[in-house]
Amino acid sequence: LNISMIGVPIDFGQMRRGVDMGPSAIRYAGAVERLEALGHEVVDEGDIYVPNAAKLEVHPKLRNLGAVVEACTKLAEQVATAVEHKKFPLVLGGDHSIAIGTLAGLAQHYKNLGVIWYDAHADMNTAETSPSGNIHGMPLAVAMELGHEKLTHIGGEQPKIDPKNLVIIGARSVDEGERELIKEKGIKVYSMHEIDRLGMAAVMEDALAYLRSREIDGLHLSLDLDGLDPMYTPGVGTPVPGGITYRESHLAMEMLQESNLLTSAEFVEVNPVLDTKNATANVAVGLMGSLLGESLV
Ligand code: DIR
Ligand code: MN
Ligand code: MN
Ligand code: MN
Repeated sequence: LNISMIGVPIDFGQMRRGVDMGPSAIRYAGAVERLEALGHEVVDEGDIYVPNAAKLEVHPKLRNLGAVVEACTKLAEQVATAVEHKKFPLVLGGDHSIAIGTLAGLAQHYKNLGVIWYDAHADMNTAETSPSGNIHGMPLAVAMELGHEKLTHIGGEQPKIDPKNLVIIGARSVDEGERELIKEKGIKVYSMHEIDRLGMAAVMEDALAYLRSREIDGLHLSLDLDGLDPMYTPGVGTPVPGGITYRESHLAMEMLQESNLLTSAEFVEVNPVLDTKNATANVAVGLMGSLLGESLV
């Protein structure tokens, strides 16, 4: 693959400072070298400029709105350019608000994009339903054209994803408004209950068969490191116990690789300030390896 690595050093989508250092931590854990060793050509494009939130628009229920809009607008352009040049965008967060920009950029090219959302949360709140006012809990709502226009209009006014092309894996902390939206839109969710019950292999087989049946023209993986159990990825801002294991996660990545469907990925919510010796970035880079072709023997 020709990989275009794009860092987004932003921590304004939530309240724990330090996740803006995520891209550095992931690079320091050897992301470029790991992918080059697999034969990929990797161009590290550096970081998207993130403005000072204090100087931009504030909104009572959308924390740091102006800064998130500005960074996501730039990210959307850069992701769209990468896809245009036949490159595989690999986006490094930063908090999960950046997915607003990634999905907006991908939507410029993919008209029936599939999305796998690997996360403890559903990230489907709006200003009205959010218990926190944190935009990192809103990117999927925004991609379905729900929420503030400054967010939904990044990369054009159209919805960026079809809710029927979305699969959520690992959910275990879902807010009331999100629950309603999942029902209303008929979104496919494999919560921890299904992972426990069926096992990750069956969950991934089912998820991939479902996405194939949707005749998607591209597949994006948005991986929030809090999808894993905090025992493996302690360096996240909103850890939720009872998560996906390390091995289950590698298996999921390997099955995604085998599927040959993947066209982009992002790894988010690595917060080195909350971490233990960069363990979370190390897990992220290991998962990238499995996702992009490493095998055990
Ligand atoms: C919660 C937490 N649902 C919120 N969301 C998180 O603030 O909207 N997403 N942590 O990753
Ligand atoms: Mn998330
Ligand atoms: Mn999460
Ligand atoms: Mn609109």
